[in-house]
Amino acid sequence: MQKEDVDENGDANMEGALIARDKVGVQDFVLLDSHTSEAAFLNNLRKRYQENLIYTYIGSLLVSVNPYQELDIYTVTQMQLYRGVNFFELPPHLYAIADNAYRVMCNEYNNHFILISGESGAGKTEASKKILQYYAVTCPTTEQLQTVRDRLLLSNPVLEAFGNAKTLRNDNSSRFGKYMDIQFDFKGAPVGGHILSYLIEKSRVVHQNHGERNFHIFYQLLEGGDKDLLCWLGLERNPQKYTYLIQGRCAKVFSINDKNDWKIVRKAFSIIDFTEKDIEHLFGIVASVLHLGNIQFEEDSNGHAIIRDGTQIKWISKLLGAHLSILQEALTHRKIEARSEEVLSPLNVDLAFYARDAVAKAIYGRTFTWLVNKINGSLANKDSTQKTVIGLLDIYGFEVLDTNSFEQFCINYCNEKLQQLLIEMTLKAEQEEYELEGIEWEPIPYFNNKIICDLVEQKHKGIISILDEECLRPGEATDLSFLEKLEEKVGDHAHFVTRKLADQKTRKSIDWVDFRLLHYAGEVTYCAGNFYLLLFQVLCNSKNSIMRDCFLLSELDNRRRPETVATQFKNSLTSLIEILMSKEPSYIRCIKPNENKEPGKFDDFLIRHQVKYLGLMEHLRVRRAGFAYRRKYELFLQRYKSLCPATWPHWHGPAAEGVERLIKHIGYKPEEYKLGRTKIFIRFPKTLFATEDAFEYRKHLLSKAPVPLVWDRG
Ligand code: AOV
Ligand code: MG
Repeated sequence: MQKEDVDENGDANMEGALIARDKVGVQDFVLLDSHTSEAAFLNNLRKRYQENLIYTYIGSLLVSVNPYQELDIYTVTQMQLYRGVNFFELPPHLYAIADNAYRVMCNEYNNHFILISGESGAGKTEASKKILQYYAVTCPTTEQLQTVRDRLLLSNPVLEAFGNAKTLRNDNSSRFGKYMDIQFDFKGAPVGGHILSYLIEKSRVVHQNHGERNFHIFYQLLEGGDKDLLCWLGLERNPQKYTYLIQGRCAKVFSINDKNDWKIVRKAFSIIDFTEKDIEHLFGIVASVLHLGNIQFEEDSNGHAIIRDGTQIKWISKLLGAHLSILQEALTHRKIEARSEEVLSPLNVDLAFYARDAVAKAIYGRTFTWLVNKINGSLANKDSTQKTVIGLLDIYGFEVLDTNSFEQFCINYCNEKLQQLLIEMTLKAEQEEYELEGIEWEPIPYFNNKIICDLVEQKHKGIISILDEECLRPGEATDLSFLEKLEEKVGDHAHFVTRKLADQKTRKSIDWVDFRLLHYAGEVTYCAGNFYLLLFQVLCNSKNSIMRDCFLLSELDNRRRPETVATQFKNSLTSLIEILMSKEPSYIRCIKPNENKEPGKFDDFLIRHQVKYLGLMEHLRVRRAGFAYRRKYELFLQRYKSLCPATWPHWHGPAAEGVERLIKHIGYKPEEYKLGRTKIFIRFPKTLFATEDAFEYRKHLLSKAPVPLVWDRG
């Protein structure tokens, strides 16, 4: 139980409550006494963090600071405590956000989403898992639905095994974006789910930076797989034997128990309805990737690449059920079209390595997509009755590495888009609501990152369009020509800096390899290499059924130029934003307290930076200048009507008038509230707390005294 326990005896002593709140900071930033200064904000966050109170509200938005230690606040007892309880009645918690979304969904029968954002390692994935657990434990269920529940929960370890990896920033970093819909029936029972995944970081399959690992599944398989399995796959237990596993030089990680995780994943497979054949084929692919990585090429007398040792390719041929000689050819040749004829042209050694890695990445990436589809099949609810959903969005967090490739570009672009969504749906929407409700309002300025999203995605003029154009000129386009185009088209954009410009300032020699974007979270330099796609022979005739599902023959017939990865990603983000915009939002903003994954360490500098770029101060300012809480007249009256004889037990007139009578009776002062067209707006949470306390107090007395009581404030 958290320190700021709720008052159990129902005593409405506000002063006492406020003193208690002061000791551990305020649980809603809106309650801060000092003006909305950054220092006061950080102070409050620090005070609470040091008491292990990692959650704080800004109105209905939840700020979470990663504790980097197991806290005793996720027990079933805690879950039950938050069921059906209003926000301000209990200490801030993920469960309150989850429960609120759930309750509104059940009452109003509409769809919701919970957007969890923050940088890499801030705690997004943990939060999303805890919310899922909350629903799994607290929602009504039947024996029949147990399977759905288990599958929803167990989809996580499988996806994490294949889609997460140890990075410098996070030992369990999500390397793909995930949006999961949990579907509920009319009784509020979870009956199904659906997952959308976004752009898995394929480059990790073949390359890892120092101190990082490949995807967990490789190490799990080697560590945990039984002897017979490894033997069948042609694998040795020692990860040091595999080129693709040792580039980061940290195959073993202290905080990760690969053996144990393997057991969980194996169990999960059986619950998610994978057949033994599926599993065999799946691990055949995982092993093939490792074998691929160990293939070496050497030059023949003509300068063409040949495979040095046939061992690995034989294993791959066996595991993927692909013809040995065709495989060999595919790895050392490319197809080119000459006068509508296809000719095989041999590769040199460098290109052969490049092709090998490209095949490994493609195989892994497509298998991941297959895995998500397979899980979706098992989560699908086949009956056609209408359902409501709560969507959980957990993406890869904003990250700045020493060298940032195309994938970081996509990850950070995705974060920009979600920041944009949040701005649109909160700051902008908040101010628009006042206008709509006819409430006088002085607009609060805020940084709108739309300008950066436009720079990336605008038609014809954006970076992705320029990239697409360059991809349409195969052979002619180079990284250099791409950068020149960028310079020409967006060079004078306020948020774009090329190395050329940067170096003019420092008077160093001009080097056209990088460009920079001034992201909302900071400046990042991207290398332009690897921006191009290499076409390669696909494995559509494989006997491995997963490979056949992944590489469709029809793709080969399709001569239409495929969309570039960047455009595909842009389109998938656009439709994600559409999905989200059609639902009621809740927000969780995660903060990373230090760079060392250390409990209790509150790094002021790092946190101030995040508070800034997450726009938390602006959010608070809008909240404070505005009205902390608003309720539809009907709902407000329904809850508090017992506090006034005129509205109790029934009010027959328009709800707005009833509310007016009610607040006059309990003595709201004019500066405390405003009446809009459809809602009452309450400026200070204190006012609502007091009303809520009075309501509880009255309920408490009512349960003891049969005489109707009416409460007067002061
Ligand atoms: P992320 O999802 O935001 O990063 P995670 O949710 O994976 O970050 O959190 C990183 C690590 O912090 C976890 O593995 C836990 O060790 C710890 N942690 C986070 N939240 C909690 C919590 N509530 N209680 C205890 N420990 C926690 V990334 O996926 O890298 O953007 O791409
Ligand atoms: Mg994550």
